[in-house]
Amino acid sequence: MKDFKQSVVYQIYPRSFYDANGDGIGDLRGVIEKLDYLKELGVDYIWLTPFYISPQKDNGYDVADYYNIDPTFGTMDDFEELTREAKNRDIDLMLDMVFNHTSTEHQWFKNAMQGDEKYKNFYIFKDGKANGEPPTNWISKFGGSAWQYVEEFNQYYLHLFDVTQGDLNWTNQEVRDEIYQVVNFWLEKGVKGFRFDVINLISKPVIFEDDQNGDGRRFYTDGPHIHAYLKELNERTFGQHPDVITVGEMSSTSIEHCLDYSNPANRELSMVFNFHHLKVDYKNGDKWSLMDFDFKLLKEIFKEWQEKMQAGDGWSAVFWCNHDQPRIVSRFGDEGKYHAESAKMLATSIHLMRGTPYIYQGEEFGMINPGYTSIDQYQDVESINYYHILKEQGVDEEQILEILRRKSRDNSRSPMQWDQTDHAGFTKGKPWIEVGAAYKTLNVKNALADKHSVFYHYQKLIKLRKEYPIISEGRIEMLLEDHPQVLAYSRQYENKTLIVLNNYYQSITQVELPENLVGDGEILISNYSDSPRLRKSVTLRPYESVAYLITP
Ligand code: TEU
Ligand code: CA
Repeated sequence: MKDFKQSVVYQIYPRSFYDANGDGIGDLRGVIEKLDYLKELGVDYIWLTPFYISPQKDNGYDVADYYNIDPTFGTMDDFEELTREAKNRDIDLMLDMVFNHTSTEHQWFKNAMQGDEKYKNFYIFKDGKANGEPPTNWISKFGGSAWQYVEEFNQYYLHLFDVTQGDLNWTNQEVRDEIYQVVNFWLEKGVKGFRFDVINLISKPVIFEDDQNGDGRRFYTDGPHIHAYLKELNERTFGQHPDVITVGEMSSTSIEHCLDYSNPANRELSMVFNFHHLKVDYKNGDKWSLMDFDFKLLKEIFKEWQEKMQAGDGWSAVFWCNHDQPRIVSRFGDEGKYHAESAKMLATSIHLMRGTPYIYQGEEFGMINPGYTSIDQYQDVESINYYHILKEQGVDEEQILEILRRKSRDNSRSPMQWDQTDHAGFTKGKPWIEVGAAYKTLNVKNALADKHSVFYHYQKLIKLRKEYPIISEGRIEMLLEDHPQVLAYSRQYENKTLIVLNNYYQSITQVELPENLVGDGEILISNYSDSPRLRKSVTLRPYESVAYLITP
């Protein structure tokens, strides 16, 4: 049985990974063809984002049928073959389960719209205010009101995301029973992991009221019955399978809740994603603004989450990238001269922390943002909505495009760059979204050919996790809190100590280590061939990152 603390998860966004049949959209057969590559990297699980039947308004996060594969991605036979072929390489599948909402094309929603009371009660329909306004002033995560008016009923339904994604009513036991059936269906197919989409938003408040100082999230985030629902989900589904791992995507959450979600004694989930560390470049919490990242804040957040999750016996998924986030090298690293150094430094920072690392496709060779320059190149519903919202606010076109160039979710959704041929070898047809500008140099083929590439650094980090229990089990303590450009921490396990130093900037810097941490450290991994020995005072070059193991 795999230990999730020793495991590494690789996230695949099938639509952008590899297109096996030339229609321009990545598919499950494309994943099968690339399994040897993932084996070479050394990952334990593949998390596949949704491939179920869907109108694809939100690229599959709008599910119309949880039991079948969207023909865009292939067939159930393809899925079963993928499961077997992955297993042959000791890789297991983690599926993405979207249960906060369904597509409005789902049969349940269609029945509701026919006026069928049973199914109306699957969703959240409410009367508007007496003055004709929506039930509350809550804002959708994709912009605009979170309520959609339905004339036939003179009522509104709640959609925290797109208008085509109706929120499910989890207080209804029938809804919960249906959901458990879905999870059990996929468990029977041999799935060994689940990622639950925005799972901390499923428990809505008892009273629906206006938010006088916010967008409504404080009323439905980590809501009143959330822990009871997760315990029931666990008990009725994956909890019966001790070898299955789970991760919950927690939007705007707190440490206290994350401890409850992931402390094993609670029997909820194996681990949690939170996003606080990825908002350090949001000006006043606003994603659609431009600001350099606040390194001091990043360090504070890591310190708080790492140390408190440890103290309360919780467990985190540690990550920089996913299909909703811009590329990390473009964001906190250097796309130019120090591309490789910064990509490796960022990888080490995360992989040697306490938690289970997740790698998003392309991250393992340092993919950067695609650099789109025209609104026509964007496909993402959120990006297009915000383009219009910013326009209405009077922001000028150039500025909007610059914001999208840095913030859009499409930054991570451009095709995986396999080689230097047309469309980066992603498809023989016309890709559904344009390939990134850097593909001729930045691609898998080049990464595999250079033994000093970012790829082999990730490969080594994965290998080290399996050889050194200090990485999966060690106690963490953040160090050098006041250092303006170095993220540093120690891990302790049995009588060993691991010291990890990461310079986040181009300028050379010096660190002074406490006497008790200086020893005859062996360098486990670094991003320069001649990193300094462990001394009381260590000088780090641009983006230098080094991990020392001290064995008394
Ligand atoms: O995302 C949840 C979510 O709220 C954010 O990641 C969001 O996309 C972003 O922060 C807005 O700025 C999950 C999925 O990962 C995402 O792809 C889906 O669109 C969303 O849920 C709805 O299912
Ligand atoms: Ca295809």
